[in-house]
Amino acid sequence: MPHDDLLDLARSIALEAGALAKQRRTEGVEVAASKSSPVDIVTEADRETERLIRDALAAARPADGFFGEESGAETGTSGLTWVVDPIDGTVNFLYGIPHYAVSIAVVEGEPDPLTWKALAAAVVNPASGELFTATAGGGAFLGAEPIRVAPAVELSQALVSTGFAYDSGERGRQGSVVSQLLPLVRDIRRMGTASLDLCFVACGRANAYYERTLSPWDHAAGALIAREAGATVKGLGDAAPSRDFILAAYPELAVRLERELVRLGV
Ligand code: LIP
Repeated sequence: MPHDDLLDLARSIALEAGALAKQRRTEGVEVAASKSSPVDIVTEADRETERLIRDALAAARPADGFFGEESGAETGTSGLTWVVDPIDGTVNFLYGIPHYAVSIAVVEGEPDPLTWKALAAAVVNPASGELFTATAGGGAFLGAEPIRVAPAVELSQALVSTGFAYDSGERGRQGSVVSQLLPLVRDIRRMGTASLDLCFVACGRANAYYERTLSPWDHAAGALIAREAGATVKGLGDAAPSRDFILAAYPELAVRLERELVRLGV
C-alpha cells in the first residue's frame, strides 16, 4: 500500500520511544518544568523521548521537517513533516496512570493542521502495548487487526470522550458545556490522552470524542487513524480539526453531536 515505508518508520520509532518512556516511568518520574500554566508540565522523559524520535527520523529521512511538542519545529525540503507528541497524556504519565501514548504522524504540505494531509500515523500506549496505525487510503489497525468505528447510535446512547485545557478559565467554561451535555448522552469519559481518545473512537471503545485547545501534535496521528476507521473527524462547521475544535464520531452522530455542542456554547 502507498506510504507503507513511512508507516514502517513511524511504527518502529514509536515502539522504541514507547519502550524508553515505559522504562523511565518504572524508574520514577518528576516534573522538569511547567509551560503554559502551573498544571501544564513537562518531564525529562518527555524531552528524552522526543530526542530519540527526532534523531531517529533525522537519520532515516534527513530532508523531512519536524514539528514536536518539546523541541519545536524545523522545516525540511522534502515536503513532508513529522508531527510528534513524545508522551501524550503527560499528566497520566506523571501520576503512573497506564494511559499515555507516543504519537507520531507524517504529513504532506505545510505543518498546519488546517491544511496538511496526513499520510501515515502510529500511536502506541507503552503501558498496554497497544499499537494503533493507519495510512491514508490504507485503513486503520490495532496491531494487525483492522478497526472500524462503532455503528451509529442515538445521542442519548453515545459514550462521549472529551478533555479540558490547561488554562483554568477555559476549563471552567468547558466544564459548563460538559455538565449540560452529560444528561443528554450515555456517559462522558475524560481519559487524559487525546491521541488515544481518537484511537478509541476508531476501534469502537467510544462513540465520539471532542475537545478544544489541543495542540497539533496531540491529534495529528489519532485523527488519521480515526478517519481511516470510518469516523468523521472535523472542526467546527467546514473547518479542519485544529486548536479551535476537534470532533470525531460515526458520521451521522458527528452531525448531531456538533449541533448539540454548538447549542450548548462549546
Ligand atoms: C493532553 C491531551 C489531552 C488534553 C490535555 C493535554 P499532553 O496533551 O492529550 O486530551 O485534555 O489537556 O493537552 O499535554 O499530555 O501532551
